Amino acid sequence: MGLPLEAAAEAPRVALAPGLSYVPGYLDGAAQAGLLAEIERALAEGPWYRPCMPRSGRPLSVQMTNCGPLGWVSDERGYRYQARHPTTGRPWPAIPETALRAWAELCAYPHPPEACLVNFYDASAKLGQHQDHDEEDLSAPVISLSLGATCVFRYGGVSRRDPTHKLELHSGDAIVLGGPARLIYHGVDKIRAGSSDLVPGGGRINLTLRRVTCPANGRTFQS
Ligand code: MD6
Ligand code: FE
Repeated sequence: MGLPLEAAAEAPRVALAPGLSYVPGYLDGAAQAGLLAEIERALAEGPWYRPCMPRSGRPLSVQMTNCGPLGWVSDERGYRYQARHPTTGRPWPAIPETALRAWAELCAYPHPPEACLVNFYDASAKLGQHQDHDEEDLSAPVISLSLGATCVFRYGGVSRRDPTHKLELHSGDAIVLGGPARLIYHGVDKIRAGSSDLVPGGGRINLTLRRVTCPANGRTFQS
């Protein structure tokens, strides 16, 4: 049995910087298992694929898929949001309920997320320092949920030259990047192999929830 939702909503939030909050243990064990089951159902519709870097075409070490009306993709043509899976051509599956609940609980933004990027890291995968700036509505935060192996997350400031800090993200942890932290640089330095049995075969899954379009400008996919 998991904690009642009221208790989960009270997981303490740690302000790491203005706009950057960390919610260790946001999902309890039962909620983590439930979210993993939702992701496994989504993967049957929209499987992992390996994105590549714009221009160079170099493959990323992270595998990806998405849920929601829009999904973030990266290929030789660039970075963008699109409504269909790049290899199957099908619409992305629905965003997991557990993730929608996290959005409602952890951010005050008055519209639902449109994209849930799902990253998979094996023991050797990493993600370089980047900003999430492909969304039109930068007033909405990005919310991250982690499952499985612990990672070393590194974040800095809005300039690439700003000093950086390390944060170990464990299964069940949430972070929120909003307000003045919405465009900070961040990435995943390494995965702590063998640190969790949650994901079959090991590895780490990260979900990032995003609002893409501005509700005010008439280009919404979902109000
Ligand atoms: C990850 N996270 O934790 C990668 N982006 O696997 C991200 O790139 C990220 O954690 C925007 C906001 C929060 C994040
Ligand atoms: Fe990111």
